[in-house]
Amino acid sequence: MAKKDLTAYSICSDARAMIKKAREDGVETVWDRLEEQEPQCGFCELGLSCRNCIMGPCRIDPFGNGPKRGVCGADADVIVARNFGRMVAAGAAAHSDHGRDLVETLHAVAQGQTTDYGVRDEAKLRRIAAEVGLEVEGKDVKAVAAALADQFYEDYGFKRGSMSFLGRVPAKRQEVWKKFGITPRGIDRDVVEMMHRTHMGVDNDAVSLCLHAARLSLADGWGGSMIATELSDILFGTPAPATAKVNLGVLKADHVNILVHGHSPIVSEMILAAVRDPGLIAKAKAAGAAGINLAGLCCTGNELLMRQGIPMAGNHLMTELAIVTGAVEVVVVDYQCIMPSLVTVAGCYHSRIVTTSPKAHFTGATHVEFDMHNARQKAIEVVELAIERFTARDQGRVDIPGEPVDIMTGFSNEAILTALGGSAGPLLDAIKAGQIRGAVAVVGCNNPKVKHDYQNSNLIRECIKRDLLVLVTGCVTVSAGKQGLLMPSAADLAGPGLSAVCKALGIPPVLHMGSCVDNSRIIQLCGMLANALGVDISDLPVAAAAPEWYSEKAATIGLYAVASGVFTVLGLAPPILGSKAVTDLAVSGLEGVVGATFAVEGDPVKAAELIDARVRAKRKALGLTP
Ligand code: BF8
Ligand code: SF4
Repeated sequence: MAKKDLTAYSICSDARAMIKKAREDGVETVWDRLEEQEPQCGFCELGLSCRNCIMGPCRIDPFGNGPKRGVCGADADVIVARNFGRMVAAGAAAHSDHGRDLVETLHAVAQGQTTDYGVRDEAKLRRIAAEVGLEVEGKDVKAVAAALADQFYEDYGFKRGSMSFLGRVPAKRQEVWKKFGITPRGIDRDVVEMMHRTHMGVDNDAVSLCLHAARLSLADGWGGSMIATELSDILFGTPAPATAKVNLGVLKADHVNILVHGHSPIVSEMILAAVRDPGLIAKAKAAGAAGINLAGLCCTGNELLMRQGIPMAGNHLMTELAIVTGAVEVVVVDYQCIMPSLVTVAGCYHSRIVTTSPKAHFTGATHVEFDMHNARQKAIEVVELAIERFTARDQGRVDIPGEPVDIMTGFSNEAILTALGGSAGPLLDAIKAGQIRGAVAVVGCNNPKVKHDYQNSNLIRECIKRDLLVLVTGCVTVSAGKQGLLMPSAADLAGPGLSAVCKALGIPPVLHMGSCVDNSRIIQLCGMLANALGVDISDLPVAAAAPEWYSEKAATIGLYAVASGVFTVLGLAPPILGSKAVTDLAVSGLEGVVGATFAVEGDPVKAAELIDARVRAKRKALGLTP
């Protein structure tokens, strides 16, 4: 068991209380396992180990005393670039395969193969279809949906030669991509090509590998992720501002508690429908509960929060701790970021982990497979299991820490434009006037290597102080929300310009824009602002940060942000430091290629200073006050 002082693990009181309870209950957590792993492999940390073939595994000595090349002759630069390329490919694959599930759902809706799902935002369906060049006049909703699904299917291959949403990319950015040969061609094609290039004996040039990594990341950001976002809005509704609650206090001791965890709204929306079913509520009451309570974790939680105002129980490092409350009957998961340990933690209580995707089985979990033809029925089965589990709950072991905090959510681009009176004009005016000096996307995960939520929330505080509007997605949403930063009252913590704008509009200085695939909303917004000013995205006073990132998906997001022209600060170094060539490219060389770079800075004040310097330089170049 981890024995450091509780304050070392998290800034959150609910997390600390549950880490303490986990110790008392004999439950192992992510922090215990991290300690057990330490010291972690230095070769791997630097990206210098390779097991791409069985002449290996090989490793390069970073100090130059041992091997300088793998058995095949690959040097440090090639090994690091190959490893990073595969990391980015895995991240793009995860987002984009999630996007594909939404394309399949839209297709099934269009073909009348499911009645469980439907088009909730027909206006957006028609708007997007027209935007990507489809004929919509005089066509009924199913015909438009069928055509759009077919068009998006093609984005996964390379038949059309150009992806649907590249029209959203400013012309100057498209020229940059063309010049360096990094215009994405097809989501699956570019991911598969990275696997090909990184096989032994294919692409053996670090720069070439890194440029392809950039191309495939763009296939995710402007492709797979963007499709996931837009189709989720079409199928489940485009988010609009609303208020909700966050932290473990959203669990209710007298209710059946169900948590949704994972990423796709396809499952979580059905669970939401089932928990609202009067027959199931009556069953829960008959079992002695006051009702059924649904809350979210991680990104599928963000999906339900953005569209339905469903409360958020926690982010990545809160997932085990939510079960430790002893009050959770069922955690329903689909895929991504679900620690396999959850099954073990659930086994220490009466809780069950329910897996739903044929792609994501967990040994020891209860598998209730969802597909688009049976989803409603399967959701009912899951809720019935939760009610049955409630009868097995030991109330003596229940401890729900703290009171929930209010948050404001729902800032899709459509909602932001509406709040601004219909166009980006007022936002641009505020930027030009220096009231809002720039915008920063603070996104990504938690990582047990750093104090939970500390870097995420403090970087946000530092940015808003400097009159930088902050946009959040993913697990940072919960970090910010728990600190009260997602409420209009947080305007008091912002600099005078940002504060005044927020107060005039009644919005928080930190806008919640969704899940991690919804980072596509942020790059789309950047594209809109650049187009309105007639400049490239790299000319805008904007930046991104992933202060506590852990996942391959976050690496992909960081790279598509940079390749789109957005300076990006990572709180933890990616495993590239073993190659001087790759590291130099990441932190300086890319400036001359895509007009933006990465920086690595774990200290939130210093990270904010780096971002501030970037914003200053960009404002100056645009002829604006710093
Ligand atoms: O896609 S922020 S820990 S939950 S990877 Fe995962 Fe990171 Fe959370 Fe969502 Ni994103
Ligand atoms: Fe070693 Fe080369 Fe095989 Fe990698 S690809 S394991 S460096 S021989």
